[in-house]
Amino acid sequence: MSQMISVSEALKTLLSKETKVVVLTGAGISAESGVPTFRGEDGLWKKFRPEELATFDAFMANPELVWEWYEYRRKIIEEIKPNPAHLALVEFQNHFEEFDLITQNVDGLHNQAGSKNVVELHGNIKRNKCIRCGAQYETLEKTIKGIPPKCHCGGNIRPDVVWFGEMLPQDALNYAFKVSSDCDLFFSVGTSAVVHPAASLPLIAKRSGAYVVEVNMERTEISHVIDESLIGKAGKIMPQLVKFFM
Ligand code: BJW
Ligand code: ZN
Repeated sequence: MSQMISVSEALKTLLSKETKVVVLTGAGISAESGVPTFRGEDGLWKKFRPEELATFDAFMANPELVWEWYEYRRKIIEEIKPNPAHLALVEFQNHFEEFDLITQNVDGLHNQAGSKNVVELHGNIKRNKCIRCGAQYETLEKTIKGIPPKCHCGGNIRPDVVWFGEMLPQDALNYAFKVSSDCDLFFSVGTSAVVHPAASLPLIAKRSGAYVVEVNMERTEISHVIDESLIGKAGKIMPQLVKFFM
């Protein structure tokens, strides 16, 4: 049997159903499903920094390269499934009376696992939109061809995700700020916590009086300001937390 993690008494007490809980997730929660993270040793994009591909300027300069990068990632995502960390968060939602799940991930794995009302801060890789007229494409019809494909208006079609320098979806961001500043317990799971404004959410929660816990393979940018770091794989730790539910 795998070893139980050591959890503080303070956290155990907070795992009761009356506690208002917010969870922020990042690429690390999907790593055990086979989705590469952005940064660090195992980051897939070692050849390119995210700042070099995930920008509008990069898309304009080299639309083929950026489109192919997203196609490659879509193929990975089509073939994988949620892991025990995603599934544990469905149990979180069932257990806590007030619960919000905010994700920076674009892979849709929380929805696939069965989580409801997931707040997607950085969009979703399965959706596309035209850079000229804004038309949304849930799936690309077979008639729409090209790398990148062209909209009926002639504009290039891009993935409906948030690139560096772009605004996050306003409603989602406002909602994330609101619930983060009004929760009792905040989890930051599998994120390096370097990309803003998402990275400010655990700090806002902390400043507003919440108990803030991170779950990560290593310490992060925010470790020194939060209450508890649970070091290890999210797929091991999140299901163990469920066992402490009261
Ligand atoms: C495990 C694990 C396992 C592994 N278990 N753990 C304030 C200060 C400084 C800069 C800024 C600021 N405000 C805004 C900025 C600029 C910029 C920014 O933050 N830059 C910083 C990098 C310095 N932010 C923006 O531009 C944002 N827009 C914005 O602010 O608009 C307002 C504005 C507009 C114009 C001018 C000025 C302001 C937009 C940010 C968009 C980010 N987009 C991306 C790409 C999305 C599409 C796509 O997927 O391609 O989002 S970049 C990439 O990083 C992606 C991720 O969501 C995001 C965060 O990464 P994440 O999830 O943390 O992944 P990793 O890889 O970094 O970390 C994984 C972690 O998991 C690691 O810690 C591992 O240890 C861990 N791990 N396995 C548990 N099994
Ligand atoms: Zn168009």
